Amino acid sequence: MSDFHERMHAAGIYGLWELASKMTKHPEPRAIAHMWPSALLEAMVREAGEAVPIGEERRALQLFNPGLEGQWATTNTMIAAIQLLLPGEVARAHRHTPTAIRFIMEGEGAYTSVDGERVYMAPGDLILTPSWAWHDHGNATDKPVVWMDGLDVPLIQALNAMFFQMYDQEKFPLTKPDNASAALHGHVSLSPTWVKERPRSSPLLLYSWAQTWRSLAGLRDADADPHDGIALEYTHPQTGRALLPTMACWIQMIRPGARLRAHRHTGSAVYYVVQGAGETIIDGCRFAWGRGDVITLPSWALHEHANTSTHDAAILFSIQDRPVLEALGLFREEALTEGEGHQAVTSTFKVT
Ligand code: GTQ
Ligand code: FE2
Repeated sequence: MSDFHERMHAAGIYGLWELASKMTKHPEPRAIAHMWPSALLEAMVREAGEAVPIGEERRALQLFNPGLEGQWATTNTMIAAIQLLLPGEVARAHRHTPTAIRFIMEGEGAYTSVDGERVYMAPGDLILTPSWAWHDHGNATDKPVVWMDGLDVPLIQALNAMFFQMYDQEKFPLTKPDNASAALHGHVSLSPTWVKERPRSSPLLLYSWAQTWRSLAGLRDADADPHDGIALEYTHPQTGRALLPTMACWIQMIRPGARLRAHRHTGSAVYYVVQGAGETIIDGCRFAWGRGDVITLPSWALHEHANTSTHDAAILFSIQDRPVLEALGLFREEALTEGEGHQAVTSTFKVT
């Protein structure tokens, strides 16, 4: 390096000519495609239940992307975690600026309390915790409850907008009837006219599996999307748009034997396999999945899903940061045209 360059760097100055390679032709995420198989997650959850008391923090296993070197992140913008609450336990009340979703994996009858409203959980339910809402979780049943958390933590950190507070009591006081938001906002295409607030996050806190399943089942013969199959986005009941300012949630059904076409888009995703068995090819690598597996997809990675069963539907739940990309005019999508829309498989993902 020339003397000039050394002095320049020491002064906190770099030449654009030194950084040309950083202006990449297309996104080159450090996050990689990765899968956490259900057997591994279940074993870790069981051990966490034995080894870790509930204490001040939640008993949530945070899924770190191996490409992000110890960063608290599953993708560049989102963290996914598996949380366990044992019978009789309460996860203490707190709030934070990151927005959270929960997708219930196992157990019925535990609750999350969000700003004074208790929302009761059943498998397949989606529950929201908007930014800065007080929340605590409780399990008064006699069985463990397990769910997947999704939060926009890495995005909030990148924006230097992280705030966190513990509440001074174990539980936040209840001020509303149980499932009040479902009674008010949980009507298909019918919105309460007297509610004037238009919160950025959906005011409906619970999207029940019963309702989600009815919608999927009603569309099981739909030709739907060549890349995403029978993909439904959970929506904000007042705006019809994404549930949350920073995250969208999707549920998608892939019909028996269906092999969807490959595409790529900006924005990252984390998938949870709700049921069925199949495979996703991500940038040429085959990820064979089954119920309970968690898979992460980086931005701009070519991906295609297939249901490898000829009898049973496969269902994927996902969180996506697409609303952020869309709000900023950065969402781009591209279909693979070669190979009739299918990638050549060059490797297979193996658990290390
Ligand atoms: O349950 O409130 O996985 O605050 C990470 C942060 C869960 C929660 C996580 C949280 C929570
Ligand atoms: Fe929280």
